[in-house]
Amino acid sequence: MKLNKSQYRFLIFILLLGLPLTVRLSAQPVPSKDENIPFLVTFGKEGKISWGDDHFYQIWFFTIPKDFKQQLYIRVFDPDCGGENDEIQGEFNTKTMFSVFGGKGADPEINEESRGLERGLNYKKGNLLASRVFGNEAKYDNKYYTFGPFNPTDGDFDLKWNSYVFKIVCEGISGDDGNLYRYFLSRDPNNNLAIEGANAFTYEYTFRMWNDFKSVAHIYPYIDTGIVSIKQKNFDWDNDGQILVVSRYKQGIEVPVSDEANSVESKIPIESAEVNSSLDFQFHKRQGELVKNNNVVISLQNQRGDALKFYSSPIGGVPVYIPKTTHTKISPKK
Ligand SMILES: [Ca+2]
Ligand SMILES: [Ca+2]
Ligand SMILES: [Ca+2]
Repeated sequence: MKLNKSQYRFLIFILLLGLPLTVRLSAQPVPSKDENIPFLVTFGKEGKISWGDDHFYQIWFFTIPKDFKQQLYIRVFDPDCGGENDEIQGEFNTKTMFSVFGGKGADPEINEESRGLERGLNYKKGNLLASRVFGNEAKYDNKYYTFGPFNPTDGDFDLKWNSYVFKIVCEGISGDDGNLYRYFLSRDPNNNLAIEGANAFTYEYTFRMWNDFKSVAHIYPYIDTGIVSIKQKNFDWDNDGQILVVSRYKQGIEVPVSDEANSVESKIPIESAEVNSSLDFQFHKRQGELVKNNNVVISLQNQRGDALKFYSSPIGGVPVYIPKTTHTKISPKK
């Protein structure tokens, strides 16, 4: 039985009751609170791509600022596939492997294979720091499993970000069910305590939508210096309403959407004023008959074909549209 949104919120509330207020405000979940996405999804490799996962693995990265000297943990909520939350196909028979990597090669900025976008390349570059396979395990159903402790220097140092990079790979190694789960980066093994200045991102986001007409999911890709246009690609959206792009200078551009088990791409021009900020990709569900258990895959590239990152916590905060009248005053033509 899946939880509805209010039950889920109540559960989270109960889970958080024991924690001090500062912790509640500063936890670093993936997906983040601003995204309004209930779960990441990875199917067992015998699944059908029409269920919404086109390659049965998902890769996330965490960056730890160089000045953070304590140990850190990567906590996985509901790592098993069975019981609550997960998507059953027939019976639960899926095994999912989570693996944490650091060391040279893990950093996707330097090592493109680590991004996992090119099929057939080795996305597991780096030192394997920890790994565990989960089946249908009541012990971890609707509960956490904690990887770590790790030392920040176990990560792959990135000079540009002045941060250590960790990679976590989730793979559906057998079975056909959908494993739904979330990550928390923490400085405590038993609670979700945020690490100041740390961040999480991916290059290809496979997630579950809420089963709720009114719910709007968001992701926040970052527009780095030098980007003049982007190509968006969405897979298996099930024709579930609209995908809109909002930024400081876009009021809501509609992008072409996919239906069942297909990919749709389109190009979106970027204004110079949008550089060094995040876009807000909004996922609005179709009204009428509810599209249930919709899983979708999103990836973005810049005009050179380089992948854009989605930060789970948007840098500079959630972008808010600024009407044009104000826009021309603050950005005079040179
Ligand atoms: Ca199954
Ligand atoms: Ca799960
Ligand atoms: Ca779908």
